[in-house]
Amino acid sequence: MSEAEDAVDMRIKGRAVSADLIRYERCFAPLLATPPSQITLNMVLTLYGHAISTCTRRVGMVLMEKNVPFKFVAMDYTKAEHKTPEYLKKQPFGQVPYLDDDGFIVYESRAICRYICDKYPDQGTPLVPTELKAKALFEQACSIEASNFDPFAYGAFMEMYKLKMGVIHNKDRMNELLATLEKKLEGYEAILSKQKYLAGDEVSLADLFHIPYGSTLPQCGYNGLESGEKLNVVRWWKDISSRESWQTVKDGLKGTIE
Ligand SMILES: N[C@@H](CCC(=O)N[C@@H](CS)C(=O)NCC(=O)O)C(=O)O
Repeated sequence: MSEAEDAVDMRIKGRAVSADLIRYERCFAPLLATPPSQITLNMVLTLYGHAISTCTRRVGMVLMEKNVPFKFVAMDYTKAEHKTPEYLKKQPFGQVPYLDDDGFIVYESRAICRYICDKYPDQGTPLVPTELKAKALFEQACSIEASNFDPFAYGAFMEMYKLKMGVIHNKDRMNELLATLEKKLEGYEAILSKQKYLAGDEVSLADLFHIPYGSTLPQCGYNGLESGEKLNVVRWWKDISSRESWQTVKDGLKGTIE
């Protein structure tokens, strides 16, 4: 095999494979019933992120739910490792996390979670329905999180974070966001009074997406998920936030493979 072939991953029958598999194929293909080009190599996923970043832990939680071993590479914020030209080639916004699956790069924590679920459909907790209507309701639930929860929970978190960092922050803005969130949770209460989870009676990614920023709300002075009048929201929150996956990563993410 030439050096060029050794150096880069190649494609056999439309699928990226490593130089090792190409060698393997050439040696053993004639002996095997299943052509090696159809054998999936179980490369270890590598997650680049920050141990306590909300978005990194979102992905970590899903890796745990799906029982997917992974290597974690921690970016050092103090050295701005996530702003280097090399890093920006992988994540052009200079943010964490991104996932490297044998050279295939995907960023945006929710997209990474969906990739993991699509890649390992038969492993761990099923978190993305496939049946047409169940899938539509799942997409609806993901959109609810993106439109009716994240902007307010994330916004309030950012104001609280600036306060903690001692930089200019806007406490009125934080309280406005929390008041809007409180109102939005009335919609959640209506949904969750009829079903166990946001997309139906099975837990899904849409529920889990709420956990990282939802968990920061008590630090913003908001406890409407943990306690309060919206009993179905409280029941739902207790259920999802007590999952082992979140309990494992909530205080800081570590890879399962060194
Ligand atoms: N929408 C992105 C947001 C990523 C994001 O906001 N990452 C934060 C940590 S949670 C970050 O990298 N902060 C450091 C920075 O922006 O410099 C995602 O879900 O991955």
